[in-house]
Amino acid sequence: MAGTDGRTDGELLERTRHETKKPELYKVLLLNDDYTTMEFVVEILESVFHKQPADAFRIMMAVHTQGKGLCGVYPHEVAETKVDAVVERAREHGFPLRAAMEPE
Ligand code: TYC
Repeated sequence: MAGTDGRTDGELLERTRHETKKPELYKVLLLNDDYTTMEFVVEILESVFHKQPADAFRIMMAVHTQGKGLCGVYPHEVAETKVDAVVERAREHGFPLRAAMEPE
């Protein structure tokens, strides 16, 4: 036993290492297509990714001209939720808009 609370040194070290581990982060990217309207993409960037209107427009144009664009960087579960939200909202509106995630 290391101290008075029943932990060994090994357990204490393991817990400390675990608690200080940084979460792995993932980029969420929007992908271009020929059918989703620019207005809808801007709306998605404002509502799902909390971008200001000017940033949303800039990112939308980057996706439109370069094929894909960075929307944000998040822990794995948050990134997954954003991708799902994009696809679900797009489907509701009949658009083929897609998003992808990749390790930072
Ligand atoms: N290329 C689309 C158009 O011309 C606009 C668009 C931008 C679509 C970004 C998807 O992620 C996207 N209507």
